[in-house]
Amino acid sequence: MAIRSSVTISLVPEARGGPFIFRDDLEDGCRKAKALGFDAVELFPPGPGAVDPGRLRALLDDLGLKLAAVGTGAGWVRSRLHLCLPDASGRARARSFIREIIDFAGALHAPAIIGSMQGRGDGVDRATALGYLSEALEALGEHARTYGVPLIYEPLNRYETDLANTVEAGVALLRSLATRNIVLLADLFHMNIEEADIPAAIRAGDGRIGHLHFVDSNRRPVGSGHLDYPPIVEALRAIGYQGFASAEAFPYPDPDEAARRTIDAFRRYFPAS
Ligand code: LER
Ligand code: MN
Repeated sequence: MAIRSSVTISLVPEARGGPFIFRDDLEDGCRKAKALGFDAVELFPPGPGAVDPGRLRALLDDLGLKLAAVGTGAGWVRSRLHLCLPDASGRARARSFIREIIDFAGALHAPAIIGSMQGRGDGVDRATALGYLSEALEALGEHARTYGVPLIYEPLNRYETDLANTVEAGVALLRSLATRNIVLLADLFHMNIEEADIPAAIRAGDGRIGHLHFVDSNRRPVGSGHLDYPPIVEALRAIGYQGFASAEAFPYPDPDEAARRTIDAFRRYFPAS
């Protein structure tokens, strides 16, 4: 298997300013992704019931597209839920939101991503927050396993979480868990802020990197910032990375051009794919 291309589609009105290439129209986003030659789409739905799984399956099958992953961040963006809230009922609601996204994605054989929903140590100390996060990851990782898919955990930059900011911290967190069904998401935008050396961090990922947000330093499409891709691609090859390179980027200068720039860069950097 080779590294495959993917592009994000957000259906969350509150996230219109966010790092998503296509937005609001699922069918239009999928058709554009296919026309440009992407292998897959990554979906950011408003909630677990927002998209009919049968309709999505039919649309993807019809176009010959894969579903790379489904994001859970709408629980944070729309309802301010996360896994480390001080009150137990808020944490429980966050956990069920993610669990239901796992059910939605799992039925389509795709993994769910925990990014913003991990939360931060606001209102509780960091050790307590890490305890809440670990407990939730154990349960949710095993729940994802019932669908034969991993759960994806994403270290974020320091302005978005204080729980795990680097691949190394993500590896330490996953190593501390009993579940073996969680992989790491390497988001090159976050890594550009936090890692001393991005290719070295990828190599040190302990074989746990299972998803990639393929984006530039300024969160614009690949080629629109200052990241040096050849050593990053070399590191991905060295670890035998077989997942998706998914464009979670601002729709700069516009969605169609952002998607075109991404697929051009993907073909340049992953020519065998
Ligand atoms: C989500 O994939 C992510 O990268 C976070 O910054 C939340 O938007
Ligand atoms: Mn990301």
